[in-house]
Amino acid sequence: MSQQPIANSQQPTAPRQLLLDVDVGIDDAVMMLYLAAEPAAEIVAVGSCHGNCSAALSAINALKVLEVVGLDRVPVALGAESPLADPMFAAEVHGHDGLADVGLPPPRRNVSGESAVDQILRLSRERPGALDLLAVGAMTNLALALEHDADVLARFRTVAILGGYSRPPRPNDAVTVDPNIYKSPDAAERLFAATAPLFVVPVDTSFHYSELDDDHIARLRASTTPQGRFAWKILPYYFDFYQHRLGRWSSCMHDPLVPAVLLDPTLIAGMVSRPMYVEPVANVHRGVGRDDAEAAHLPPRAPAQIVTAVDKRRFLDRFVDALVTPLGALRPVGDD
Ligand SMILES: [Ca+2]
Repeated sequence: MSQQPIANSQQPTAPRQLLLDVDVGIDDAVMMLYLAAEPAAEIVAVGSCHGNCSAALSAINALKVLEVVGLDRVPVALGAESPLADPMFAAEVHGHDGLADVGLPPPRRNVSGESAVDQILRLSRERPGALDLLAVGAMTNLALALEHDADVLARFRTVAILGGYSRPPRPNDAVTVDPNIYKSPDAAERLFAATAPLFVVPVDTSFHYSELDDDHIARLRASTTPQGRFAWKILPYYFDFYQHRLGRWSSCMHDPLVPAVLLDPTLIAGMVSRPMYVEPVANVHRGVGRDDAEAAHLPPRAPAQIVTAVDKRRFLDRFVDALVTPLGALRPVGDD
């Protein structure tokens, strides 16, 4: 009896293996909750970094978030603190504890004992070409890993980051902040100059294509899943902060947008290939993608893949579906 060949479309696609570098942070937390429900992703390990809060606090918060979704075996490695003499955090956006000051209990687990930098180095060697490094905080851990091994990032399938601008900002651009770069400008510049399969969701894209609509907010409010209920505990603080900027009670889902477009490239509606540079502006620094003419006068470097437009509605639908669907029950993209 001959066996029927299994059609490709019916074969489950192996989930992408993600190493997270996160400054947890409300939007980092909801990104992790989303990924826990996403069949296309497997969180292999987490490293904490500074940004929204200290790296120490971020590690504790990562443990709390993983506990909510039962990912008790995913190691959390403590990352490097800010090298700046006067580190910048964002308590007004994320709360003093980084997770909206809602009185969450301490996590049951502790950090792994390995540093986030050593974890990046080790996993890059153990699984060359297999892992995506998803870095959505300040870039300090990545720069320190490069100091140890200039080829470390080249061993990842992609190095996906949130930060920078796809092009030089224009005077009437609404987007003025690029925190992941200005909190670690030297580190970001070293990353942009390194050999790395760099995939960038810049802030001009995340601000335009990730703001939750009212119906998404209503679905989150009504969610009964562990990940949805936790998201709804912490998101109102974030919405309160953004209300003044957006003119409505909502916020952008900056961090979740990065893995969403990485896992489902059909969400990407525009992309450019440009080298990234860190440059001073006023009293801070920003990251900018430069076109050929602009880059001709700058140090030559390999271009990054920069997302410039997204199918916003479909991204937000997927993100919210993941938060309101029981863990393990979300269907793969395209399986409908
Ligand atoms: Ca973040």
